[in-house]
Amino acid sequence: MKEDYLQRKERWAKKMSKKTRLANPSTGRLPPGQHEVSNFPVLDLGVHPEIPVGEWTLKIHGEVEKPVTLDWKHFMALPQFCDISDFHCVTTWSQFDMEFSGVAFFTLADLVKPKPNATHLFFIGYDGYTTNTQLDACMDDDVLIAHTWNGKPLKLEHGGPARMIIPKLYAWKGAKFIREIIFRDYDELGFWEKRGYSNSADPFAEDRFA
Ligand SMILES: Nc1nc2c(c(=O)[nH]1)N[C@H]1C(S)=C(S)[C@@H](COP(=O)(O)O)O[C@H]1N2
Ligand SMILES: [Mo]
Repeated sequence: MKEDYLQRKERWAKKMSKKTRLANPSTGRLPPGQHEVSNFPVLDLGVHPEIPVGEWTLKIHGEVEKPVTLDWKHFMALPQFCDISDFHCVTTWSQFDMEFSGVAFFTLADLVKPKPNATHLFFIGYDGYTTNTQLDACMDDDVLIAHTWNGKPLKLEHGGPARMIIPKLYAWKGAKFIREIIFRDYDELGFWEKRGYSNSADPFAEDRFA
């Protein structure tokens, strides 16, 4: 684990907690306080678990009618989906026109059939990373589990073989190396959410800190 990175980010969240936000206007496509990059930086805890696709599974369970554990073959046999979106990291970089392909979240939701009491999602990565969202946030048609970026298999450092992409939220809400998705009738804070980062994480509201 990159302890210095973790501590720096934690200190920042603590410092900024409950501070009145600067009223930075958003310049159109770029959320307030962000700058544009084009090199797709890597940002994570420094653990890149190498999971061969032959050993990869994605377990989807919790408040659903039909829990499943997908292996790679099953995952790739599901209807495939491609979406171009903008990617916003809370550390202030944004990259436009990211083309991700994979399986749409709504396809997985159709498969497992959420129970009426499911309100939240909890995500777990193969590196032990966790994050959480409202179920609603992932039912938009731009949310997917991506295995391909700009036409090439998603690199390990970007969360391959597969990661969550939730374009409307800051990128820490998108778990890389996705291993488990749990539908819940309650909310539980994930890794950064427990360390001072916003639970709602809306880039256009500059909703960075708790
Ligand atoms: N499994 C896992 N997913 C993760 C992280 C992580 O450390 N582990 N970091 C998050 C953060 S803080 C960001 S900004 C994005 C960065 O994705 P990238 O490295 O592909 O740019 O991944 C998110 N998903
Ligand atoms: Mo991040």
